[in-house]
Order: sequence, then C-alpha cells, then structure tokens
Amino acid sequence: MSNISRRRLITTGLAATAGVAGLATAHLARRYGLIPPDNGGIYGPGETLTYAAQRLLTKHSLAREFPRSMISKVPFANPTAPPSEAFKRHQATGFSDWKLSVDGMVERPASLTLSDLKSLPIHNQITEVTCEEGWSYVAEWIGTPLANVLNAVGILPQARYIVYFSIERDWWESIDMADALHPQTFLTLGMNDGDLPVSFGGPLRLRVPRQLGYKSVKYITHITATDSLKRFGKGLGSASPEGGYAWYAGI
Ligand SMILES: Nc1nc2c(c(=O)[nH]1)N[C@H]1C(S)=C(S)[C@@H](COP(=O)(O)O)O[C@H]1N2
Ligand SMILES: [Mo]
Repeated sequence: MSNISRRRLITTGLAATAGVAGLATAHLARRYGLIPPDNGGIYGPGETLTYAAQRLLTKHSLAREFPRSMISKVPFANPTAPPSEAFKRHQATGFSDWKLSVDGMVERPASLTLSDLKSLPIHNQITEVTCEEGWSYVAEWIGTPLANVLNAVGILPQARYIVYFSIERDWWESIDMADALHPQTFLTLGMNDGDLPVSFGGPLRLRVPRQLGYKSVKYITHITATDSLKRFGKGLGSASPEGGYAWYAGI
C-alpha cells in the first residue's frame, strides 16, 4: 500500500472511530479482510468495528514495557498445573520430551523440542498480564519471538492466522498474522530470570501482550497456520468466543 493510500485509510479509520461513519469502517473492514471470526450475533458488528479500527490504526504499536523496578513482587498466577497424566509424565522428566509441533500452511512442518527453541534468538520483555476479570501483574518474559519460528518453518503467503493449542484440551486460541509476527509475541520459556514456572504456563507459553491475558495460553504443544478459522471448534476463531469472550481482545 502506498503511503498516501495508507494515510487516507488511517484518516478514514479515524473518522469512523470517532463515530462519524461506522458504516465506512464496516466497508473498509470488508475491503481489507478485517472481519473477525466472531462477527455474527448481537455483538458481531461491535467486534468487527473494534478489530478493524485497531488494525487500521495501531497494527504496529507496542505493548507498554516496564522498568525492572516495576516487576510485581507477587505475580498472580491463575491456579495450578494441568491435572492430566500426560502433563505429569512430562513434568517428571523435566519436560525433556516436550514438543511443539508446527504445521498447516508452512513450507517445512516441524516438531521442536525446548532446546530447539532455546537455540533461536532469545529476547526479553517486561510486560503486563491483564485478566479480563480486572487484575494484572508485571513480569519479565524470556523467549523467542513467534516470528522466528514462523520464519524457520516458512509461512506460506496465504496463511492469515496462527492457531495455538495447549496440552489442556479446552485452551486454544488464534491470532492474525499482525499479532503472530509482532515483535512482542513470544514463545516464552522463562520468567523473571528463571525457567517459566508451571503455574505461569511452563514449560512453554505464548505471550501475546497486545491482548488480554486469556490469549496468552499456557502449556503450548501445537501451532498451525491457516487461511480460515472455520474448521476449528465452532468456527468462531478460538475457545473464548465459544464461552462469550471476544476473539480479538486488544489492549
Ligand atoms: N492453558 C491455560 N492457559 C491460560 C489459562 C488457563 O487456565 N489455562 N488462563 C488464561 C487467563 S484467563 C489468564 S488471565 C492468564 C492468566 O495468567 P497468569 O496465570 O500468569 O496470571 O492465563 C491465560 N492462559
Ligand atoms: Mo483471565
């Protein structure tokens, strides 16, 4: 897109966000494919407006990063480890057999161990986890940007979403390519200078700091690239809209 048409798009987007022309945003959303998977039902038009406006205006912005002094002394973990036998077996062997399978619309499907992931460039960020229930905490997250893994497997140009799955069966989410390739979207292996504790999603969690906490799924075992979310679950994009929460949870 040329700079001029991008600027025009942003200006139009701004006008629409200001409420001057919600219809214009809906039109732009369709034109640029900015329709979220949970666009049906009573809240659907609102979801489309939020997602399209955010993508048109803030696609490249960064989540706030904090100084080390602001790391929460007592970070709040939602409960405990997954109770499954499969998880306990992994825990007993120090997660040495933990695998992340990467498939779908990629040139070279792969199955990566934690040490494979640790051999990629490792970055850190001090960002906040914000739960939809109102609490939050700041921690340092250490891992490799998801983009590094996607580049390594060769994402196909028609891929539009990354769907990611936990060893906890009911937890799966998806994000669009803007968030998947975002520099702060991390496959996280460490926290506050140590390994990632199990209660915080260890051994492997996808941190998506541009969105609410529920998009940062713990115990990741599988990611897949796709051009459509229709064939996953009820076709709404992830587990959250199936339970009444927005698929796009930008903050
Ligand atoms: N696998 C899995 N991932 C999960 C959850 C969960 O219960 N299981 N809870 C989610 C919710 S609702 C939030 S707010 C954050 C909480 O992260 P925390 O435990 O680090 O505070 O994790 C998210 N990821
Ligand atoms: Mo949450």
